Formats: sequence, C-alpha cells, structure tokens
Amino acid sequence: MVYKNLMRLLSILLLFSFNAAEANQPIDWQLGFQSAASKSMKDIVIFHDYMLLPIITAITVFVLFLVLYACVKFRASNNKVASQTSHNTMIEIAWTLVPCLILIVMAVPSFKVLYSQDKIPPAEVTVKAIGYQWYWGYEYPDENIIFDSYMIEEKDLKPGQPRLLAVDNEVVVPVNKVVKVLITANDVLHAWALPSFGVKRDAVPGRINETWFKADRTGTFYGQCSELCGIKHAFMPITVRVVTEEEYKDWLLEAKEKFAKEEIQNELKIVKKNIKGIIK
Ligand SMILES: [Cu+2]
Repeated sequence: MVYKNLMRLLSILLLFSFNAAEANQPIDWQLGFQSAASKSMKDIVIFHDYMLLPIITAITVFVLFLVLYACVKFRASNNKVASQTSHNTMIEIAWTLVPCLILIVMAVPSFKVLYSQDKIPPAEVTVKAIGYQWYWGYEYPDENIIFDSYMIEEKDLKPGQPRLLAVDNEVVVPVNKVVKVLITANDVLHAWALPSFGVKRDAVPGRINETWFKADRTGTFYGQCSELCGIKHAFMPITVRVVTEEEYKDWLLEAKEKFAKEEIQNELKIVKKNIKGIIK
C-alpha cells in the first residue's frame, strides 16, 4: 500500500516536472523551473538538478535515518540506565568538517554560473527597462524607440493570453543575439525578472543595473516584477517575444514609427506648452 502510494506520488511529481519543461510561463501545480531558453538558465538548471538536489536529498535521507535510528536504539524501554556520554571528539570534528567540504564543493560551480551571468558579452541589442508603479517602460536607446508596457486586464484578454502575464506592448528581441538589459526605476524598487532566461535584477531609482540574455529559441516568454513595490506589484508583468532576425527587422520598422522617442517628446513639449498657456 505504502509502495503504491509512493509510486503514485512519484508519477505525479514527474508529470509536473515534464509539464513545467514545456512552458514559457508558470503553470498550475508546477514544481521545478520553467523551461530554459538561454545558456544561463540551462546552467542554473544543471547546477540545481545534478548538484543541489542530490546533496539535499542525501542529507535529508541521512538525517532521517539518524533520527529513526536514535529513536529505536536509544528508546527508554531498552535503556533502563541512561548513557552518560557527552563528548566524542572524532564525531565533533567530522560534523564540522563534512558540511564545510560540502559547501566548498558547491561553491565552485556556483561561482562559475554566477560570474558567467555577470560578464556581459558585446551586446547586439540593448533594451532599457524602467520600473514604474505599476508598469514597465521600455526604451531601445540605439533605435529611438520608447514605449510603456501595461498588463492586459482580465476582461480584455484574447484567447491564448495568460492572465496576469500578458501585456499590451511586448518587448521584442531577435533570437540567438546577445541582448543587454539596462534596468532602473523611477519611483520605488522593482525587479526585472524572466525565469526562462535566468534573469533577475533589481530596478533601483537613480541607478542603472545591467544584465543580459541570449534567447536560443523563438516564442513568447513571461516574467513578473520580483520586488515588492506596492499595492499593484502583482500587476506589472513582463512579456518578451523572441522572434527571428527578419521578424525583428520588420518590427523595428513598425516600432520606430509607432514608438518614436523624439516625436513623443515633441508631443509632450506641445502639451506642456498648451497647459502653460491655459494656466496663464
Ligand atoms: Cu514592481
């Protein structure tokens, strides 16, 4: 009976992890990571699956064994006279050194992954993300493009658009190109995070953080603000659409007209002038 239940639990767990591997967004009852779409994320998944998970499992099983062993071996009914042992130098050295060694073994690949994320290769596309309460603003500094990206309300969702994750204006980037993301905020702390790319950076007012990713497949990827930033923190999602080189060029042509930075700034100036005129 116990064996049957255990197998059932295992199969459910496996099912969840396969499901998660298919999606570029969180799914119901998900366990584990979202599917990796960049080398950084693949490194993180390998580090987690083949190093952290086995170590955690081994430690948990070992401690469980010790607890059970102590419960049975040293139970009161079997030990009428309690043992007076209070020290064992060998054991004390071992339980200090072994965890140290485990930490050192873990640290080496961990730093490797960390530094590979930190070192930004020459960027082919640069995107600036600015966190606002409660939406993201984007700029393509080299392309004279600027736009805001708001979450789509539940009642306005089209089929296929995930609730709380889809936005009106998506970030569009080409596949297999190094994208540098400059991240800042205009009011409070936010964080730009996209699980499939293994990217998460704080957006700090008055400071520009940077990160990068190189998406290795096309698709629409979803992330969320990951720093508690106020009442609508949960409603400022991030959507990145990874497209082919040609599609990206087409989008650029379109976006340069639709989101032209100078035009928007000129319009703002006109509005400001008009307001001043009205006030006068
Ligand atoms: Cu936020």
